Amino acid sequence: RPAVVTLGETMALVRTTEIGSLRHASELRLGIGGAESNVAIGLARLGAAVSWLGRVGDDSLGERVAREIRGEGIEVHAVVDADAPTGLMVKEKPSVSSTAVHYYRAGSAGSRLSASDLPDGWVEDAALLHLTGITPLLSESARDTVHAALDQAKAAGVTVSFDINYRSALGSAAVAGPVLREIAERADIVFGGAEELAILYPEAAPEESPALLHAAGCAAVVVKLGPKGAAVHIGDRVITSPGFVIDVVDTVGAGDAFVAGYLSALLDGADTDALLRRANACGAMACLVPGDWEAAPTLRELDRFLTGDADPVR
Ligand code: KDG
Repeated sequence: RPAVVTLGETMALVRTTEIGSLRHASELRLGIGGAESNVAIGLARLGAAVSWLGRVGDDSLGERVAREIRGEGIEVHAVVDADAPTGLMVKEKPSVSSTAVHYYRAGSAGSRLSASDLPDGWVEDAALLHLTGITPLLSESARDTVHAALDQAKAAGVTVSFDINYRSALGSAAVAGPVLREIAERADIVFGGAEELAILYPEAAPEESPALLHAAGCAAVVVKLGPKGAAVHIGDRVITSPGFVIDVVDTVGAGDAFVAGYLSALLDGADTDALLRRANACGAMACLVPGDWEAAPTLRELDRFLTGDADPVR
């Protein structure tokens, strides 16, 4: 039985293999990516039993999405939608230090997620439901699905984690803010960068967001600080943990790996310092490789990273 359930859109992902504009790229690599499945994979690699749910098109890319996630040992509920294609994400590296992402996902199968796609008991039987702010901005039916899953989790006492994951391509801050806030206020754990947290309460000073979320009933607010590490606000307490010094290749997916690290340590019953340390390490490790989730560590890889053991394995 899965300990963690998560739902959202996973797209086919093509990325250039050279530095420079897509305009001149001659080669593309094919893979998959989606914030929630990235977290699911990160958790599965660290030993958690995970289930992912989403819609895919009746096409080869949809088969690729389902097969790839399943191949990571995750239980997959891929609802095949014959009326829309699997969404696509294109990644290029215009310069050594930058990455640009382009979406071809409007009207995609993944965006047509429906509350009727939720299997009976799927949420209720889990320990944790993980959601992101991407799904509710895909469509009205996807938003309804998020709230239906939340209702089920709340009724059954399932812990809810929510990564704000604001994507400006899916809606302006003015439109997205209230949508994301409504979900964040129903979650037990909220993850976000300082700017994302500020979007929830545009009328308040940015640093007040954690306290406002606490007042709404959210127990823990985890602020991702990128290379600077992270801070978690629990009531009046703020616990911080520094980031790791690394040579960054690609930051896309780092936030998802961070969340996976945090949640896996939480499921393992670790203390707050250990949660943040594992989260920061997983986030850092995800930046070492171009893919969105490929560098998510196993427990053994994580241990090697944390003990700083750089000697080659023989
Ligand atoms: O968090 C990484 C994601 O951005 C990526 O894998 C794709 O879900 C995605 C999105 O919508 O941006």
